[in-house]
Amino acid sequence: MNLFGKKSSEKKSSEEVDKRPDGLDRLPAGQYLTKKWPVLSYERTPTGMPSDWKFKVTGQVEHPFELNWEEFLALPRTTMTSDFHCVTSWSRYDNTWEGVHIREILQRARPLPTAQFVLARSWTGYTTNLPLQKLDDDDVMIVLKHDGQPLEPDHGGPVRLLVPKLYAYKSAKWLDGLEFLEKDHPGFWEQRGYHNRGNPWQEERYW
Ligand SMILES: Nc1nc2c(c(=O)[nH]1)N[C@H]1C(S)=C(S)[C@@H](COP(=O)(O)O)O[C@H]1N2
Ligand SMILES: [Mo]
Repeated sequence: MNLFGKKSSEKKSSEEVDKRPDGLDRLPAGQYLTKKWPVLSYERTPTGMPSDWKFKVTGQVEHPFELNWEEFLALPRTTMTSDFHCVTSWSRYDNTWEGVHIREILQRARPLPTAQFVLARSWTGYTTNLPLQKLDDDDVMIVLKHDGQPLEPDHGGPVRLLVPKLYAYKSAKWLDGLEFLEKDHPGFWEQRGYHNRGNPWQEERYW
């Protein structure tokens, strides 16, 4: 027992974990923790997906493809827990996400060597860009559920991107496509002052 009545061997609760496996601080500099999940959208929450919604994989890939909603829902699912960091300074720990792992998409698409960047698109017109190398990561997925519930419309439901290691503006809500590009193409917020890379552990917030 230590002074706080805890055995030093006692397992820390998840919130007490303050380092990531790679040694970086779990809470990036300048962030504060919230238990609530704020909504941050430029556009008004759409009333539903377009009836002709398709998930479109285009650009520098060997195998461009489109999936309708039924086909998208038939893709293999995965569940992962990760933290979410907004550039406006709030972070929310331990979100459990269910959806389609990005590698399910990448395996089907087979990006060409010329594919260096990706532009994620929302059916609302929102876009966000990132290097393919940042998209092709173990914790990146296309999300359908959050903490066991279907993703709420305000949070991008029924389908959004999730890139936990970058500020959340890279996690496009109301997703309808990924375009693989040779050259970088700044997305919606990246053209309007948000940092092009958006790494929270480098505090790449604004330009
Ligand atoms: N389509 C769309 N996606 C978006 C945004 C947006 O305005 N439109 N905002 C981004 C920003 S800045 C953040 S912090 C997160 C917020 O996700 P949340 O509203 O589910 O918390 O969504 C990102 N994805
Ligand atoms: Mo954000």
